[in-house]
Amino acid sequence: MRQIQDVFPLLQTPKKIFITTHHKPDGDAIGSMLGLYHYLVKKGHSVTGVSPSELPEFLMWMPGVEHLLNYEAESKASLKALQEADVIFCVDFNDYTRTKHLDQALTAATQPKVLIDHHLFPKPVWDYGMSIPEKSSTCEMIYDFINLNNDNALIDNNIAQCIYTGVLTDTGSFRFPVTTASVHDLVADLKRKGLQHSPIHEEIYDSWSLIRMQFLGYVLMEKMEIFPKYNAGLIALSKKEIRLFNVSSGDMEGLVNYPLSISGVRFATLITERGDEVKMSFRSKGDFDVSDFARTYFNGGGHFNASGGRATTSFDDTVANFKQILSDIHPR
Ligand SMILES: [Mn+2]
Repeated sequence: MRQIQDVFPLLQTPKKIFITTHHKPDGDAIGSMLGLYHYLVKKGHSVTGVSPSELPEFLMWMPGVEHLLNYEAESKASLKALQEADVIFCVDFNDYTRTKHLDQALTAATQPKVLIDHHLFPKPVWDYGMSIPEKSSTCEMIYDFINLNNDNALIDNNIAQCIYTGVLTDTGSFRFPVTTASVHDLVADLKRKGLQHSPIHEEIYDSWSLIRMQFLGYVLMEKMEIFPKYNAGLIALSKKEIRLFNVSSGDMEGLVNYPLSISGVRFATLITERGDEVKMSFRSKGDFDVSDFARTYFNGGGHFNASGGRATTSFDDTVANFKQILSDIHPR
């Protein structure tokens, strides 16, 4: 993969640009896609952003969401944009399978492909890019990308809101160890440019439905298991339990983090049965590597302290299997 600066000459003249991100996009995925979108439009390009699946409700306020295509609802238009593109940007993922539906089309595409991402172990399929796992968020890297092209002055309120959203959500509101001095410098720069951060926090964190809050109460009271011996916590939710409250997958966002708020818990897991899939999310504090854990046992990967995986066994078997692994490896 050539360094990202090498793509700048290619962008000297107006191009058709396709941007995509991972399936089930989060704040960093949409923030980086839209931040890049607004920037490239300002530079005179014709840009199409495609999300592989629907956006979560808490991001629907973001500037530019109305321009995005949702592959699941608009696959034809999405594929047409991909075919017609001169350059392809992939943000906040580093393996085409993370896009689910776009895997084949991206693999087949022959246009120059650019990666901007901070997950571990990128697949060697991009022509240009930045892959820096030490970065707090892909949004921080979009900011770096704009600065590398000497365009800091082009960062307007739209771009600032998008970048801030991804940095905010991927750092757990500036608390995770990836929150470097550079991250705070970035925020200071956005603030000096006039960014209002409080409304963004409200949109993202204070926009719950009553049923979501009640579901959380139920989960914490009835479904959370703590294993003090292993410094671990588990929340496992079957299809039936999820249906009971009729919550969306967006409503389960962040559930995995709750066990970590209990003193002594360093490793938290969420297992959810969705349709015929069993999904797993892992979070940790300190030096327990959940990226490695997800890769070793549950067909997944991600970051050192935040990762995900999928089980190929039934929900009940997966829960039992997980507990067995816990007692085998004895995390502390
Ligand atoms: Mn990210």
